[in-house]
Amino acid sequence: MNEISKKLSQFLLEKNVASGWSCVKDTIDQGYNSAFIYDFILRDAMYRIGEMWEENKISVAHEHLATGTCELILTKYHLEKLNDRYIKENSPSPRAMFFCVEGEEHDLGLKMASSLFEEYGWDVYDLGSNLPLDYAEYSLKKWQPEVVCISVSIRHHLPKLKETMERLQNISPGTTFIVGSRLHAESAFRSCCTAETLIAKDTSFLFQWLEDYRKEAGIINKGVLL
Ligand code: B12
Repeated sequence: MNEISKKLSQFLLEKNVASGWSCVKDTIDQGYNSAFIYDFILRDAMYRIGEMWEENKISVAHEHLATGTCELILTKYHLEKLNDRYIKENSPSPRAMFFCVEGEEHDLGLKMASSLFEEYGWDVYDLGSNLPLDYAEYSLKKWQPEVVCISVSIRHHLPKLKETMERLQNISPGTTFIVGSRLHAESAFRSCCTAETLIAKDTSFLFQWLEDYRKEAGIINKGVLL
């Protein structure tokens, strides 16, 4: 873990949004892109919070406080990106839908993914954490997104992920499904996905996918921020 991320985890625990933001700002000023900031600054700071909690160095209340502070910084980062550089287009943008599997409350990874899509000018429908599967199905039929992004963090939600993939891929076989998770390397996780499912280890994977999509679709200058 890098030093900036370590410092950030301390600021998150102190509810110090201003200093936490300056960690992110310094990284932006050094020329790093959004995927780096998400994976190696914000995510790693939260992983460190998790380790401290496991080692009984902090309480659950601290963990909640740190999460709230991280969410504020994430939102600020997202809005700055959009304010600074979002390019409005008249032509319709491709649509992507996001949710965490039913029961899953860990949604920071999902928020990072949806922000990245928005940076690339996509029409984003972020349905957040713990979306009941019936509503995921309903939303897929209603909005017919080109891409569906799903997040799962907890092992005992894997059976729900499997059911989700079976039901949604059956309804819409032409849709691209991207599933991101801290469990990405585990065979129990991989067995919930089909051969067509894209497994995202992190937002750097997504960044590359979005770049490739943009090139293939020939959508040059379509809200690209990086
Ligand atoms: C913060 C936190 C919480 C917060 C979550 C708040 C929130 N709004 O997200 C709160 C306090 C609510 C919480 C609750 C619980 N938590 Co918790 N939590 C954490 C902690 C410390 C950090 C999670 C986090 O935000 N990480 C940062 C994000 C950005 O990382 P990420 O999700 O991995 O995402 C990255 C990649 O995986 C990927 N990615 C993820 N999703 C997606 C999606 C797409 C589309 C893409 C492209 C990429 C992508 O890209 C991201 C960026 O690199 C972790 C520790 C850890 N090591 O993860 C424990 C952890 C995940 N929690 C754990 C547990 C056990 C729980 C509880 C059961 C505790 C309890 N007894 O109540 C509950 C369960 C709640 C529920 N039903 O889901 C365990 C899970 C173990 C397991 N069994 O799998 C962990 C690992 C802690 C531990 N070491 O035991 N938790």
